[in-house]
Amino acid sequence: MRAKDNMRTAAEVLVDQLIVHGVHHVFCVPGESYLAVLDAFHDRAISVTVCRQEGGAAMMAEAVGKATGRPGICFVTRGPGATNASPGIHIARQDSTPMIVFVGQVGREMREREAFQELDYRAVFGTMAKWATEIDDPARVPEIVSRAFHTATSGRPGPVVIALPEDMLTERVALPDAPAFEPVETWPGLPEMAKLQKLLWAAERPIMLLGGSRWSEAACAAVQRFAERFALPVCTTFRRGSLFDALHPCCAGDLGIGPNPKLLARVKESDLVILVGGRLGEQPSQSYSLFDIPGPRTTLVHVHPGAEELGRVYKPHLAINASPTAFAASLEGLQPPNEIKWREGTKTAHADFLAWTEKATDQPGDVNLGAVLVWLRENLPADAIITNGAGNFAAFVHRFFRFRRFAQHIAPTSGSMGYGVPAALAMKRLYPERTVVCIAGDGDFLMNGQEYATAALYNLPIITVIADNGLYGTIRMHQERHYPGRISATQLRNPDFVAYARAFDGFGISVEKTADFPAAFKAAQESKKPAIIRLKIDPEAISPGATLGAIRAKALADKSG
Ligand SMILES: Cc1ncc(C[n+]2csc(CCOP(=O)(O)OP(=O)(O)O)c2C)c(N)n1
Ligand SMILES: [Mg+2]
Repeated sequence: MRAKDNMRTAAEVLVDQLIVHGVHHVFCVPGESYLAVLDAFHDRAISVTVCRQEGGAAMMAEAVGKATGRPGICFVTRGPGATNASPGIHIARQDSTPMIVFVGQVGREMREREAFQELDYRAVFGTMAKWATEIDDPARVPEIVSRAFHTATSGRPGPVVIALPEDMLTERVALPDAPAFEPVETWPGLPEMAKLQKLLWAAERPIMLLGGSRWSEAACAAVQRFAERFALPVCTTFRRGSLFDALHPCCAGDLGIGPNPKLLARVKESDLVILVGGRLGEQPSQSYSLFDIPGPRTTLVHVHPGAEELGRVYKPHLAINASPTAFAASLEGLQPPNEIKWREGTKTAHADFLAWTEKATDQPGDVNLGAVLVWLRENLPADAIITNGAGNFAAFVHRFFRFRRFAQHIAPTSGSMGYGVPAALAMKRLYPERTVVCIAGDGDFLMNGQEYATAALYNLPIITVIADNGLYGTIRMHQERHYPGRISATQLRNPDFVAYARAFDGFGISVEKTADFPAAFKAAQESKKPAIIRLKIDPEAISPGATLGAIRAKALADKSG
């Protein structure tokens, strides 16, 4: 309870700082280590989502950071809570997402004795977080929290971990709040933009690649205008599909895992690559095979908000240290050449993309996941959000769902399984009026399926579509490629997912034929409950392009040949 004088506990100061910095939602699993913070939430207008496992809570916070560009906030208890939260922290790291994780800590007087659940957070999260620290002095709560917001959002965004010694949280102090944080925008200089103009004027086959974070709806719209004026082909990199409208005539597609070979060829043949926001990591660079390292032969312009990323892997011909939002705004000043030589090529690129994604590929079995994705793409409301974790099922999302607006796809570039359900819950918490659909694998789903209890608690009618193939399919696919016929640790025996949904007071339905999916989806929507639609997927239907049997046969043939 708050005192009548102007003294506040450090925990109250902490929660007030969150409000000052514009936080509306926090995600947590409670712990006795930070009871004082839970108590401070009691009197403040902040929405608290209490979760079933810290991995889920941290992924929810990460999803908020991804969708809004402002730090997602997570509270967890000491050692076991913090280590459970680590996958969310790792995702924020790899996906360049702003996030702040507050962790309980043992009392200051017993530190370094390996007291109950004690961890040295600076050491444990030192390389995973952008900054890991501990608050010793209640008088410094405003300062450290302010720095956390700036650190999480500035340059290349990332996760910050702050440990809160239990006795520190209950100390009373009289001090003012910090001013609200503002992310630092880094603007490209005039000389850089002039150089970019020159490179564009000299180019014959340019292409733009979008990725990373620090985007906004306005920035995406500015890039779209630029692409139109320059008739420039634009592609997105792994799991950043919602940065560019798939149906825009300049959209050249998605450069992720298993991309359209025509897009790959186009990128390889281009003489000017403008990479904005992303790092061109292992997935979009096709295992670092697209461009020479460190000196690409093609002319590379790399725009990134983190100075340390420029030249880290690729030495760009033109490095521009700018946040995508600021860079996109600066594009308005560039003038296209009188004659655009690549105009026809852009038309072909878009036509190639449409042809690649238009129709579901034939698949063994009675339920075609590609066809389900095509149906969802044609029938979901324009502002629907799609989330997913990792597994081969996601290849169908990337290939067939055409993302059309900013932050419509919330998925981990880090390839972390179990992300889709928590991300969907977080999106439904933020945007209760929008349709939120999670596409999951059977393995993927059960890594955080327990958060259906959280969906039930807050009446969040998310819809999860589980592609149930009875396999850790991705791993089986790699197994068949490298060790054909030698199945090891990739088979699954699943629960009854319909009964699972019902056990959480949700709606469950099983679909055994593609044609039954629309009615099942409608029933799930009409239930207004957290829903699961289980799709019976033939294990042979392992990817949009090849069956498991074909992959095995090829591997066996290669071995004998
Ligand atoms: C947390 C985590 N653990 C393990 C992996 C390795 N992994 C990648 S995909 C995959 C199998 C996914 O299975 P499922 O969700 O059923 O999808 P499927 O490939 O069968 O479509 C595994 C185990 C991972 N990416 N993340
Ligand atoms: Mg599976």
